[in-house]
Amino acid sequence: MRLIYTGLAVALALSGAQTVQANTFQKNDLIIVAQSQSGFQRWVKNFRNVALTKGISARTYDRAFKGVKLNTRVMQLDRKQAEFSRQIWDYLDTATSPKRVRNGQAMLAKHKRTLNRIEQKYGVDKKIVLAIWGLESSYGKNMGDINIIEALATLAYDGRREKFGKQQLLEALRIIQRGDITANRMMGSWAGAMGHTQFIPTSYQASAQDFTGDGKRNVWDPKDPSDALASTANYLKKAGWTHNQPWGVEVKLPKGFNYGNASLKVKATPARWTELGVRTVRGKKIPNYGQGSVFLPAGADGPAFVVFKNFFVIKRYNNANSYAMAVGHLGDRIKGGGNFSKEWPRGPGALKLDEKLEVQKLLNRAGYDLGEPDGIIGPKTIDAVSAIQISWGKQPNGKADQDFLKVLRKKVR
Ligand SMILES: [Ca+2]
Repeated sequence: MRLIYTGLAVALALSGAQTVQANTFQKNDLIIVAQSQSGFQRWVKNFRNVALTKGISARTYDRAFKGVKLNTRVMQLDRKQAEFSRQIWDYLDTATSPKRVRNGQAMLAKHKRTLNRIEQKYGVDKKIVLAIWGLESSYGKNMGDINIIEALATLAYDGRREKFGKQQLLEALRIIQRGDITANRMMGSWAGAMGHTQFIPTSYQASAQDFTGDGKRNVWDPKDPSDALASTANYLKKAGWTHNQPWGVEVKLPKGFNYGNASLKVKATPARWTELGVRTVRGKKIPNYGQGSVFLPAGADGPAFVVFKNFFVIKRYNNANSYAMAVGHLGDRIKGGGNFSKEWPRGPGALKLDEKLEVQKLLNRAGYDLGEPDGIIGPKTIDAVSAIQISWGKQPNGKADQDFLKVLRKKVR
């Protein structure tokens, strides 16, 4: 099964743990960009009239756009995102890596009091708020360093996301005008996601909270994530989160199970699933957390789950099943839960996370500059695999698998 991110989901997913390597622009692109800068400045001037009719003051607009240029990096990332596809287990390997779990536990200890107060106020389990924080920005480490006004104006001007860009840009200007943040400190990711938990401006406007009580909804504060975490809890509360209920439980399906019923569209009571022979991995009845669906993220050969309402609530944050699973599972792991009892059907030769990290470490040592190993076998790693295979006088296949790792271990010491 291939996992392909589309639309905004990818913007949010990529803004956090994952990064996409941007290629350098070709010559032709540079000429186009040079021509576009003047077109962009004209667009900024024209959009000013629109903004003014929507309640943005001239002062807010002019200050926010001071020094803003067409951002070619945003254009590159926008064009690139659809190419990024990964297997569910590869995604979960990095999304719920031991390091992310450990960091989550450290953050739980550090912010325990705030997290408890947030859980009490919004009725959203702190482990889920933590998990979203961990996935969206690695607990505040990667909040994005792109000027949001520049990113959104670029998307609006570039045409591929004109409507989205304009709508978000207007909301971003309203946020600045309200005084939550100054334009030059309103940083985020290329598609407009901002702060610790990567809200786009419309979501921010709908859900952001001033938990610290200073009058500003500061979801960017690197030292104090409490406004951001409260905002996330508030978002989930409004989406219908049920306190103290899991996202799902891993289950065993009986022999002869009708796989036509394994669909997120098929919902039934736990009693009904139990009647159909579905059991927890410990052989118990399906606990009563309301209606649920049988979910097989990797088909019949992988782990099986019954997912409940909270699973669908997480999807309101980012509409991808893999994301909802990652958030739910990371939260469980932070609270000391174990791995799934059934292995993913990785197929022969596939690498596990520690082996993928080893491949990247050895490639770095061999002089291929991959940066800090992250276990994500993306375009840059694949290129390096091919390059080193060529240097070995081999036909390159770009495949980081067990065979490759075996050779790599021998050649690089
Ligand atoms: Ca505040």
